Amino acid sequence: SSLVPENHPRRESLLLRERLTESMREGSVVPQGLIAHGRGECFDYLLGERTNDFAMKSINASAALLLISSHPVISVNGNMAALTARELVKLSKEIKAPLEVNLFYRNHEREVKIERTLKEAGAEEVLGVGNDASATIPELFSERRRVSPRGILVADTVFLAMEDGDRTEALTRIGKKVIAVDLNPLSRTSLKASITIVDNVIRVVPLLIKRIEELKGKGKDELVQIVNSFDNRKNLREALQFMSERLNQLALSL
Ligand code: PTJ
Repeated sequence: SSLVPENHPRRESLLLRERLTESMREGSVVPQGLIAHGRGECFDYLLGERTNDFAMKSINASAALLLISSHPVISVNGNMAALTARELVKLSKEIKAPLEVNLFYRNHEREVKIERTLKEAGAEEVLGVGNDASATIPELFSERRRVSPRGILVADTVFLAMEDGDRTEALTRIGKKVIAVDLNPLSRTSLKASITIVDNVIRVVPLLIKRIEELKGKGKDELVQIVNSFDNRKNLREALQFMSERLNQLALSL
């Protein structure tokens, strides 16, 4: 039971912290994941804790890209599993994309715990656990280089969040499209991804599922057109300009 009062103005945010600390005690989230979350909270504050226009544009392009991909894969780390397992499973079913456990701080115990969380949330199969993570991404030295030969190794598009910049770079270098959810528009992941969604992964996944459902009936040409007209640099610029203007307005309102 939670010690957070029902009427606390920051209740939602505090409950998320509880969920993450609980997952850390249970062993699926690493302590570093709490630091990463705190950095995310700060950027979310600057965004007004809402999904802004530039994020909707990225979500739209991501939905189209996932629909035209022949082998999309959803990469899951400890924080993602703790925050949004149920929605990730729904996304996986919606686009028939496998879920693959991929960890920066990999160990077998964590792999199994995250697999269990995803299965409890309705997943039938989870890749990247134990011997399944038998392939490697060249030139990558963290434990994130280990991938499933049925998943990320053969994927054309990888959906990920709270990711390390090195791997995003390595994945794009070997020709994969990367859709990254990252609250920090200045992170290396944000700069290296094919499509960056500058928003909280908690808000993004349900919106992405909804957009995929809406675009499902569209022809391939139209979807390709949506993807091709998306400019990631321009979108990141909009995100930074939004933050800067918002801070300016807040300063003037004091
Ligand atoms: O579970 P593991 O072993 O794979 O480890 C996961 C962590 C998160 C510890 C690891 O990937 C890591 O150290 O990540 P970084 O380099 O701290 O990057 C995390 C990025 O995600 C930062 O830019 C944060 O701003 C951002 N972020 C944090 N929380 C959210 C987020 N982005 C979207 N939604 C969030 N809720």
